[in-house]
Amino acid sequence: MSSNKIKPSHRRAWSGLKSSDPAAEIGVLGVPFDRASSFRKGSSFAPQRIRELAPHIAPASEEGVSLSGLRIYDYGDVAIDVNWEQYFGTVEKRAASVLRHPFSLFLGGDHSVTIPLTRAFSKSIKGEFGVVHIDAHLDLADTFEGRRWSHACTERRVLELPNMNSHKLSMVGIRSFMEDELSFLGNHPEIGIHTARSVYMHGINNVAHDVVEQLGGVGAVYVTLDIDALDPAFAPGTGTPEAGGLSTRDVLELLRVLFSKLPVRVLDIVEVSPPLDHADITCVAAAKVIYEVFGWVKRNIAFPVVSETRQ
Ligand SMILES: [Mn+2]
Repeated sequence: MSSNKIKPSHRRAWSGLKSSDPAAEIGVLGVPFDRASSFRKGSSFAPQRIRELAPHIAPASEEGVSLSGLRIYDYGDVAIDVNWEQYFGTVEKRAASVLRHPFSLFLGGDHSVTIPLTRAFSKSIKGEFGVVHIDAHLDLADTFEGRRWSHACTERRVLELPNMNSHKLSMVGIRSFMEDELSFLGNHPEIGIHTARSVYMHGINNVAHDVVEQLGGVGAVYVTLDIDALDPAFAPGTGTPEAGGLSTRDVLELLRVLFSKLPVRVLDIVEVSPPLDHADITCVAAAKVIYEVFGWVKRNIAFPVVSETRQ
């Protein structure tokens, strides 16, 4: 018996779900890049800290569904490069291999990493895709501080992708607007904007079903979770916190609906900053979200025909 087999699950990578099987249901890649952060940095430490904490969560969903049998192939991190352009190119290439799995989880990094990740996703699928952007911020600036690749420009770059239509972009948790973003939104009323206040007033379930209705008909969905969508009480460890945000429960219930009603193929979690965190609150929130997602992916993928669903 190998020593790996006798370790309790909380001592093993991804709670013992880590697999070297290329047919694994889930591919994971860390993108520890925080050069685009405009305020406080530190998100480059997130993939490592989330991996350290994740195994302390038992391999079951919060409602007691075992994750046993689910296989997670962890590709490690894309090593940092001082040249952002070169780095984004490498991220896109590495992401392309991860995207062969039925489901991909990407761990940022700041929100700029979603730019090369969505580029890779766009190329990996046939037909139109949708994006759900869960964030305090719109990230719709054309340039920010002179950079087109800033974490404030993510969704502007996403809207430039050939198979991404602004009708299929939906945002939840918004509570901060820049001047040029407001004028862009004025010209694009088709973009779904669900403010944090709207979530408070109407409830997360109603908002989630609005998102599902807007994105209906697309063949694949990319979900990007900027952890600052959460209120700083639930996620203090992030570069650009905004008060008045969502609860961890809101985000879990939103994702629960999205994963049951839409063909979600990717989740990225960005802007988690361990050096700015307190008692790992933010990293633990991210890890909990990840394990619930694992449960929904397990449920959604019909075993044992996984290899047939891969490209
Ligand atoms: Mn944000």
